[in-house]
Amino acid sequence: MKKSVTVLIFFLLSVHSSLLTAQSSIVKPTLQQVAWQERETSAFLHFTVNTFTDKEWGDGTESEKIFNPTDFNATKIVQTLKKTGFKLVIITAKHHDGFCLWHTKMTEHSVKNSPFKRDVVKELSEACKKEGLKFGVYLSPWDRHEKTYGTDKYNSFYKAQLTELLTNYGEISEVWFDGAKGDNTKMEYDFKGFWNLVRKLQPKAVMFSDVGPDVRWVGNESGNAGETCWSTINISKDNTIKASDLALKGKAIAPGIADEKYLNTGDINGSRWIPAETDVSIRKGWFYHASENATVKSGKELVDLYYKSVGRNSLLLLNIPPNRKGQLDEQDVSSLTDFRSILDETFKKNLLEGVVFNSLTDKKIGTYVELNTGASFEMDFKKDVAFDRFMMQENISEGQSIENGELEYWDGKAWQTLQDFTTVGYKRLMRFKAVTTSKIRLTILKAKSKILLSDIGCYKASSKE
Ligand code: FUL
Repeated sequence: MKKSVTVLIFFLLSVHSSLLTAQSSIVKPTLQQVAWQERETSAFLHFTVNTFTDKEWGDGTESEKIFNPTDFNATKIVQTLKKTGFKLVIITAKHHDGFCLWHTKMTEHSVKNSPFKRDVVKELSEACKKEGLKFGVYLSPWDRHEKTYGTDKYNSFYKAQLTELLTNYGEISEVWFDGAKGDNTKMEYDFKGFWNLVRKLQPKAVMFSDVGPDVRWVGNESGNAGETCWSTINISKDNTIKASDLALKGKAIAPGIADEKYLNTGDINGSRWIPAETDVSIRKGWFYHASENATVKSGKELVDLYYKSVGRNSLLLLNIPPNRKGQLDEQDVSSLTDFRSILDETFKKNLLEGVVFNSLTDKKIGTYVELNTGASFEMDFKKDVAFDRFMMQENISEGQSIENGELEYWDGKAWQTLQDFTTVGYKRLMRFKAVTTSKIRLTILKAKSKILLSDIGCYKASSKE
């Protein structure tokens, strides 16, 4: 039977504002990984020759002449993204077609030879810097234009391109290594070399690929992190997921051929901290196509994806592709505006403020309260309140611990289950039918290590949700 005792005396071993003594076997994130996760929502910009050919994957034969946005304004794009709450912008500096959006010395297949001529990467990086947003680059390893592709020479070519991007455009906070490779099996990417180069040239950047090394793919492009989602996975020394862990004997697991289900939920026994990034497009495709204007997700649909990504210990990387003018389309911007205003309204007032210790409502990961497994943490509002959302965060700078638990409310006579949950990690968001109650209690039933509850909240959702 669960114990239900007074908060101050029994539940809380102590209230901390500094780090605990080290728990050695626990897997922990780097400072960059914590900073990455705290950004919560990042913007993806898919923009290249495909925008003008109406394709999703160019074949590399596109003429540079077709890239000609009539009204590209990096500042305007970045200001819109900033206003709608995005903290980082990633541009497809080069997609699979090989066309480069920067003034590269490595190939003529570049914006420098288009009628547009301007360096898109430069303008966006400068706009981000001016507006205080972080900046990242997507550089597709798969290159359908470059002649050396398929030989080892291509690895040197790719590293030279990476070097240009990492040395000429200020601070790069995220580098995106896409897993798509087509059917050219001859090409063996030197991922180890690519990753070492990023560490050397931009040590503060996080690197995304299907399997990390810093951030992993969530395993789908529909915006859903696993209902259970661990920030840890197992990968072998060469940064591939261990075949044995996936029962795929003999088959190497590398970017492009990783197990989607495994990536979606992570691994409670994983030895490496590589949290899941949820990439999804606001439209059907990754690139702008006028014919897909009817597929733009509404603000409400985007909010749902926020709950299914950020609310499940992931990060939402939302793609908003510029149109042929080089602008974010009006309809997309209107959805983004609705998305952010709904979230702002829902999470404006935390009903637990003043009810629990300040360290639990101060929105700081590093200040937390330690709970005991199996003991119920009771919270007394001292009056009736109505809410339909619950939020919990672990102090992930010390690792991820909570395996499962239960949230209950007092109906005046007895405790009733509001919702059960599994992993928490950076953030767990719960949605349920509104309840009116004077007390709730939280019980962590199973945990891997110490339970360091960082923040907690009860909210009443916006009527627009
Ligand atoms: C995939 C690519 O093939 C898509 O075009 C898009 O860039 C998406 C984010 O990743 O692997």
